[in-house]
Amino acid sequence: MEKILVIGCAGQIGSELTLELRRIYGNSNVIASDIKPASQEIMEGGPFEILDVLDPHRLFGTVARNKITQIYHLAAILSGNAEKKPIASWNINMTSLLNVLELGRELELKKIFWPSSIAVFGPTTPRENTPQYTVMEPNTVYGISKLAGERWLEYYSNKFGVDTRSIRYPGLISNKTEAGGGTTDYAVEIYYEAIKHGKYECFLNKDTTLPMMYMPDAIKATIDLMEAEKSTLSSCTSYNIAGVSFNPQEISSEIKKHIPNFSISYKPDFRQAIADSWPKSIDDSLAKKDWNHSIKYDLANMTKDMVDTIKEKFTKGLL
Ligand code: NAD
Ligand code: AKB
Repeated sequence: MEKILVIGCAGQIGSELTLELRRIYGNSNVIASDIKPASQEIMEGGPFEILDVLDPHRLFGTVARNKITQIYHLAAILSGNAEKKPIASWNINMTSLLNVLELGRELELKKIFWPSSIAVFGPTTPRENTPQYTVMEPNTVYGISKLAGERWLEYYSNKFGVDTRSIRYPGLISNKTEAGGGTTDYAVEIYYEAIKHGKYECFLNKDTTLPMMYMPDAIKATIDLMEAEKSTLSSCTSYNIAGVSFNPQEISSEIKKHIPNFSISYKPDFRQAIADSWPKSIDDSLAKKDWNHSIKYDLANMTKDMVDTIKEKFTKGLL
């Protein structure tokens, strides 16, 4: 019987991953936690705790008391926000991971999931079809913390036998929870602004192509990786996964098919430099080979689903 702890359940990924894990493993077997309250659905649908992952004693207590076997550690400060508070963000991103890995070692947890990001790559990385193994010289606080995190996963796996699993998520697009302060957030905001106001001012240039993925594909990939046989996995650091690559002009044209009067303008800010240092597209052949990674959504069917879902919320007065 698995007992799962989700850390950061109130965030963009946690708010959907927690519900899917509860569907699979049973509500009472998935303990949701965050430093702040989560959605009503999460807090009332199963166990929920306010937990600061930076407090190793509270974390130990929660894990031991609930006889946790797996942790999904999602708490982090994302790329845009991390540039505003570099040292505090480094501390949160790294201390939290080390607290979780230490617990994994001490309590011999079965598996730990921790997400990495396309931010591990930098301006010297090949930007088209970025390989799994390549030059990695990130120049953002967030990217440096993700690269260091990947190294720590490998260290705990090799040295202490902790089963660490990770994905380098591209920018994730979803319609349940706001995006958490990243560089790819424009691709979420644009849908809300299109439906609410019919226009959007984009903080990236029109031709900034980045790798992205719709949340249902990311949730499926995460659970597929966690459920894969250990013997099939050749990476204990982090897998590249590819979704769909597009730029602001392309997503805007797709939105116009549903909202013909939609207009976009461009006012790049500090996040442009971050985006310019990231890949445009990702080679995920290792994830396909090791655990059969696949996706369902491209730009067209993702946009249709985003527009329909957000329009419905808007019509019901939920936005
Ligand atoms: P998010 O910012 O939406 O959510 C993070 C959650 O962690 C928040 O609910 C926050 O309250 C919580 N948190 C912060 N500090 C905490 C602490 N000290 N203790 C407990 N909880 C704390 O982020 P997200 O988009 O859901 O991302 C989750 C993970 O996935 C992060 O590691 C992020 O780097 C990674 N990732 C996300 C994306 C993306 O596009 N969303 C892409 C690549 C990687
Ligand atoms: C961000 O933009 O910071 C995240 C990511 C790609 O890691 N969405």
